Amino acid sequence: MKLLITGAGGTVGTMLRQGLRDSLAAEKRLLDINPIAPGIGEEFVLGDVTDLAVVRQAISDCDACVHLAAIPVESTFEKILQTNIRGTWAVFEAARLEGCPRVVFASSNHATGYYPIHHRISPSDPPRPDSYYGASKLFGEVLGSLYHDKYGVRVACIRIGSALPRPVDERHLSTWLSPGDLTRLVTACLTSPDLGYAIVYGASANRRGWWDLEPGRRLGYEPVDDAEVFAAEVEPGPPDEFQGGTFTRPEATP
Ligand code: 15L
Repeated sequence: MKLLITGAGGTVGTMLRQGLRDSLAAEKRLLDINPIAPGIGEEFVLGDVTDLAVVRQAISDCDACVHLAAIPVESTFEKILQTNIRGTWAVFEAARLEGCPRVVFASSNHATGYYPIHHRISPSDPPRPDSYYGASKLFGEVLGSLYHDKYGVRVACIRIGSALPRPVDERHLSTWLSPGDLTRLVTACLTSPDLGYAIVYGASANRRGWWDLEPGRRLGYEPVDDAEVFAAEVEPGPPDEFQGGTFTRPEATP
């Protein structure tokens, strides 16, 4: 398999590259706006994900793309528009034009951040974005649906929780996606013969989890980690009312 990873130098990209190195026999092409030192089996392309010509060249001859490049937090509408919305369009359009059959899109739990904590939700529940950032991820999911229905691209949208080496605060006991489970979930999305179009939550098997992980399991994802193991070590803090945590606070949006 030849794989393009956009935004490969970010937090999730760095964790994923490490995980895939040992588990998935794939040649990787890494696209990032900042230089990265490629490892064994990796090729680096310096470029902007919002430039269709750049993405076309990067995705050509790839069997799949994991699209991670984005502003990963709340920001001004203009910045989100440029990187997250335009950039995601460029990836789907490049996949169509270059015949890349599968795209795994890094969506986010902030697509549903205004659900109250403890409320169990599944991807079939209505969106409740908590930020321009969360709304841009919903745009990516909807665009993926269009490119699947109209052009037959296989698309998995992963609503990533908190992809971190370990949970740091109380919220993470519900939202954590461990490095190993991130790798397992992305691998399932990259290899499942059953993938058409899917939205799945990306979380570990957290005892305090809020999200239905069944849609991921249907693609072959078997989470093994549980944030509870770190419960005694996380920073205690008054929980936010909503699942999206600080993103839901009005002052978070500029
Ligand atoms: C995300 O989508 C963000 O990219 C990351 O910065 C974290 O805020 C994470 O969600 C989370 O909800 O913990």
